[in-house]
Amino acid sequence: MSKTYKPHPDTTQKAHISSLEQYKKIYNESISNPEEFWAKIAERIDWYQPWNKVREYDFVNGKIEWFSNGKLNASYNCLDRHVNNGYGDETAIIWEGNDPNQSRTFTYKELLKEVSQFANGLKDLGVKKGDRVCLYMQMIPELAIAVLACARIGAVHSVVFGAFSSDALRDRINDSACKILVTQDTGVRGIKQNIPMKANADQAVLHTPSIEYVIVVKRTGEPVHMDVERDIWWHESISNVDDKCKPEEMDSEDPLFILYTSGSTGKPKGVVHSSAGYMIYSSYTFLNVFQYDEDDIYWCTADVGWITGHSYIVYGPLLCGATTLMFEGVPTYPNVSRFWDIVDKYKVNQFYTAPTAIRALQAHGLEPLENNSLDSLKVIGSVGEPINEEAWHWYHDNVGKGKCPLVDTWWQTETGGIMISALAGITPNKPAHASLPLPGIIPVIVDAEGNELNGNNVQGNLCIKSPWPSIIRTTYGDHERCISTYFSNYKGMYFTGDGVKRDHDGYLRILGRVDDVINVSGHRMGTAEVENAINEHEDVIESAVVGYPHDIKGEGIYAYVIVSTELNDDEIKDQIINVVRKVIGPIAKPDKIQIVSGLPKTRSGKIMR
Ligand code: 7RM
Repeated sequence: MSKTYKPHPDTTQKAHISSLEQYKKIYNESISNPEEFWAKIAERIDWYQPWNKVREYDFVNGKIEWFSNGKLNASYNCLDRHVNNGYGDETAIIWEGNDPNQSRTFTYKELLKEVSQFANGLKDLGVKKGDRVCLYMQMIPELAIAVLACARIGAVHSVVFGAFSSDALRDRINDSACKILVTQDTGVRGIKQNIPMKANADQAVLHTPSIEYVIVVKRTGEPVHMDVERDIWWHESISNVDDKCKPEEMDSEDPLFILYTSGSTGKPKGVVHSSAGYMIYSSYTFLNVFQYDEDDIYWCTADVGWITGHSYIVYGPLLCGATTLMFEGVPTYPNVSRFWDIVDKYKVNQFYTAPTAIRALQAHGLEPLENNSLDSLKVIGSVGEPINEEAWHWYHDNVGKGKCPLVDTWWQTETGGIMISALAGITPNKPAHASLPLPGIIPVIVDAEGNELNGNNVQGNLCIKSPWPSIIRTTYGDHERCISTYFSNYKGMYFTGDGVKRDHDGYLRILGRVDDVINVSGHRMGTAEVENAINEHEDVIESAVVGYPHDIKGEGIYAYVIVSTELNDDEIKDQIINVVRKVIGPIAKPDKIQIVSGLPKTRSGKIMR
């Protein structure tokens, strides 16, 4: 790799917090003078026009602005900026396919070209600034390209996780009235060779009046139905376009994307993120939590269908000019050492995964690790759910070989970036503790009455006191819901929905959700959402869903169901599972169903879970 480029401003040591003392100093500065603190960080990226106010907020009305009236573009800052700085030949994305012999790499220059072409393809189909584009794909490079192409032309992307059902896809498309749907012919994941993406998309768009065109990536070559009026192959959409595309000048507060997430009510909500604040916070936290350095190879195993993939596969790393690895497959295919084979193959330096994956691999013992050195690893990370101490130690000792700091990163779709975490190699690790807040973040522990619990050795609900740049801006189409969910429970604070304990050292330990949300393999699921799905079965009278401890998944889904049916228990249970698969997707299917004759109720008739 040529070394003739200018040192990159973002990935030099200067951009990092480099000691615990410095962290404490910077943290204090960020709290006593947030505007000055964030303004300095915001100067690291390129602006068409500077902002005139760093932040403005009113939590009562859920109104938050950062870098008001600034103009910038996310795709420009992820791509053109690095190419202009002489970084064009550096690797931006390494894509590792489901099959070990399939991989691709994209330099920053190449990625810029692909993104510009697809952006022009979208424009040719009439996509304009502010239009919503739905991306329903597996982990293929075109997903990252499409994300950045939307950002380039100011279209708002809404990525729908590729394992959601066609019903779930339809509802998400309709909620934000997407104009275009981008998908692929079929998908491959582990031993599954033909996941029917286009067929699911076809089902969904039967009832999505806003969709004008469906763009289809040819991933497997499996024949799929193409509607001549409506469907366009990705490769044809870019066959006659220019490979340059001028980035749209976006306002700091223009929405960058919508991402649906589950809450305590039945209907998932579209979390809206802004342009400037999101970019600044995701890139700042990426650099500091993982201590990313020039030439490092960074791998986050999440799916771009979730917020972790948005912030820490695509935007955070690319904004920093990093090399980010994107993996299409699963940890167990073609065998259970796949993760470790990939780490050695690319000499991965930072590895970021979920506790559920660790527990699943732990169950296979140490043998799958024996043929790999894992020498390249410098930092390992965890996200998505509390990591239990046993999994923490297994991961730390056997993957990190006892020498890599383990960053347990707590954050949410709504927070846009990591909020509470050790900084790798800087904050002393404590198993199962997310530890300390990032600069700019003021966690507060409150009791049920909203009293702040100060000092150490306290436990309660986790709130955040003043806004950070990537805080949720609204829930799409329903701002009242945003206010009532996040800003009404505790006056003047953002409510996270999580319980937390501050221990005798002042370290924070996340205790899990305190609302009706369960966390199954790191996937957030509303109990009401699963109940609604179960209740769609015509023989179901009523149901109650709760989480229960599950060795691998963290939480499993336990459904109590009242039925009126001629079928035997096994038959009705199978049918209920199929209904849930259809309404939400396989990730929501109950692990256990118990047929009951009644459910405990409160006096007002609410089910007591
Ligand atoms: C990033 C992400 C958010 C919920 C959150 C927590 C749980 C996430 C941790 C964690 C304990 C962690 N976004 N959670 N990370 N709990 N320790 N390090 O997962 O919107 O999908 O989920 O996940 O309950 O509120 S998410």
